[in-house]
Amino acid sequence: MNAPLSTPADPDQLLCRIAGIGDLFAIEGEFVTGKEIPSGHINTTYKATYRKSDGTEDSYILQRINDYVFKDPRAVMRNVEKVTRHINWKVLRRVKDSAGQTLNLYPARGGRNYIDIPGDGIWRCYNYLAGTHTYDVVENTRQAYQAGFAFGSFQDLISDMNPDDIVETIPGFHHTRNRYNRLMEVAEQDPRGRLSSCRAELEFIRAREQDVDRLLDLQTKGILPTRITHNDTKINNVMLDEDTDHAVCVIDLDTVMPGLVLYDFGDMVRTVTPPTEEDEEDLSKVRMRMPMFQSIVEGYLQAAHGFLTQAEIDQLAFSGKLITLEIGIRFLTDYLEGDQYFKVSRPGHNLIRCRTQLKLVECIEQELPAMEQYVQRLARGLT
Ligand code: GN1
Ligand code: MG
Repeated sequence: MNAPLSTPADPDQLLCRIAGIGDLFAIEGEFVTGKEIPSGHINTTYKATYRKSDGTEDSYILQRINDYVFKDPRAVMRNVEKVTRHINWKVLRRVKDSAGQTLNLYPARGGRNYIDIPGDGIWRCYNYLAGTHTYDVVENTRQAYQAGFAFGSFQDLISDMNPDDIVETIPGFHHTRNRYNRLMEVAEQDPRGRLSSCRAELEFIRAREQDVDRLLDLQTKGILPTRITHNDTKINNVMLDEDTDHAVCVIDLDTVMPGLVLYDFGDMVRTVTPPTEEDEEDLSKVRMRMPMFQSIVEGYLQAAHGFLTQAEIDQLAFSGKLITLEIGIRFLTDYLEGDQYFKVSRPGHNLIRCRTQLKLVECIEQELPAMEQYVQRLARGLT
């Protein structure tokens, strides 16, 4: 594993670093400027802009794969290459002259789709999706609908990929029983002496232990089908059109692998329904906004009802609770382990994030019957 070089605080050094990495890819034009895009918790991401000989400018995304999280970054790249090729081929055939954009890898000098920088790690280069933006907090139901529609369409697009072609980049990524057990193990060991600050959170999670087996049991019994899914469907992983807010493209393909569609749906509920960011400290502001939930369901079912089974539909609302609990478990585990996995920017950041998730779990629990009813009513109307 490489220790990543950190992002320089000095603006000139940062530009130098970005230009240096960009130089290793087959990018046309002269480097103009660059900046860090700080939103993801895992990889390091820079935007770099180049001026071509005709005077026009193009931007690119340069990204370092975090090899603490992804133990085999080359396997991640093989997956990403297969997924982008599969999607681009289909999108191009379906909507010949659409304005829809897709994610493309730019080759490194030498022809590979990544570069291994000695002492730094694996870097790749994507096209920058011009005229698009993302949200960390959804402002209105149109955006929520678009998120649901985008991830449903994405699942549809990759549904016919050969599962044998796709490597599990993080084994057991959404295995909620293992995530739960790991938290209890780490709490037992308390390697950083932080347990006393989070006993209430641990108890909250322990009281919901039975939830972690529900989807896994249904999957083992063959009631829930395993499909190729995105697995990281937080709202800022879908690019929306800057002017119309129409979904343009789903990004962050590193965890595309076999899973349950419910994990994708659940993470939308987690990130679309609250009016707050993932690390909101004022828990009184955290809520599950029912109109947002309804709109995700509408958008998602619009795109996915053709392939979903009734057993999957039955668990949609519950999956929102489960994934929010799961991410809370993961934040707490990382807090107890000393913040090794998720990037943090303040002391106790992972504990703060955990508390926000657990508050949302509570809010979802209160609304669960109404959420379930809404899903069934809408699904009946579509069949
Ligand atoms: C990470 O990379 P990013 O920030 O989109 C994490 C997700 C979590 C999310 C929580 C590979 O996603 O699983 O849900 O943070 N990705 C990985 O915000 O662990
Ligand atoms: Mg990610």
